[in-house]
Amino acid sequence: MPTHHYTHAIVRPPARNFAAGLTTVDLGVPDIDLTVRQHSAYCAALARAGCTVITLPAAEAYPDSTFVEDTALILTGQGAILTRPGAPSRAGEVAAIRAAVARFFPALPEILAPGTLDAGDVCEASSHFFIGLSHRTNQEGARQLAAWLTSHGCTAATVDIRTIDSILHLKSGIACLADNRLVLIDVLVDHPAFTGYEIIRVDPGDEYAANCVQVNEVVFVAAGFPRLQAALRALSYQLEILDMSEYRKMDGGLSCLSLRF
Ligand code: CIR
Repeated sequence: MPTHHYTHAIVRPPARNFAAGLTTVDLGVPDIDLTVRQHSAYCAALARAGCTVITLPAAEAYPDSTFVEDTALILTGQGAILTRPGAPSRAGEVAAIRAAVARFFPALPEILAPGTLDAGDVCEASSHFFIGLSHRTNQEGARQLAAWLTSHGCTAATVDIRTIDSILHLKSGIACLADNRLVLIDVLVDHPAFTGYEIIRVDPGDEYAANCVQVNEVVFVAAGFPRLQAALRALSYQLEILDMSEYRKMDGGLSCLSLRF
């Protein structure tokens, strides 16, 4: 069973200067027209999964702004908090998303300096949250978020990923598909925070596929990873296979492209 029923998703199409964004990988320069087409396909999949898609205008001032997930954390049905992204070039994205989130969640606190937090580092597993300590999210940002989550009846644990070079954010290496079921990359499997969970292990070489996302009855999975697809189908999941080639070049995954609630 999905953990939530989402009715809405906020997205922002990539700007024409998408390729000027940040990246740690060397997979070539994204083709902006293909990037835009892949975004349209993603939005169509959100709509098929039952979401009303709220499309913000592309924002040329922020080449990474299509990765809206990093700017806010929405606690479905309860509230939302704005983040304070760890990359200086992304700081202005928070002001740019504020009105769209405040329309649904008017009481909108935010992570404050010296805290930094990218919501791509936050993985929700029912009322428990894993918060990645990364090169974007610091201890103080994690502490502020955990306090906010606790005030909403949730619990939180940190997972330090600063020595794991293969992932930018925690959620680059983990997805939660049900209260107790996690998709995990190998290097995270033995982390004590995940003890007791049912684990779907992502094969070495397929790490990018770990960032899958459940949207109501459907699981979005990046194209090109037949082993994870087969593992998920064997568990009776209905899949949406989406081509993410251009987003991968900029360290982006499926979850980053929307705020779902
Ligand atoms: C960045 O480096 O911030 C963007 N190029 C990619 C952000 C991806 N977001 C995410 O994983 N939540």
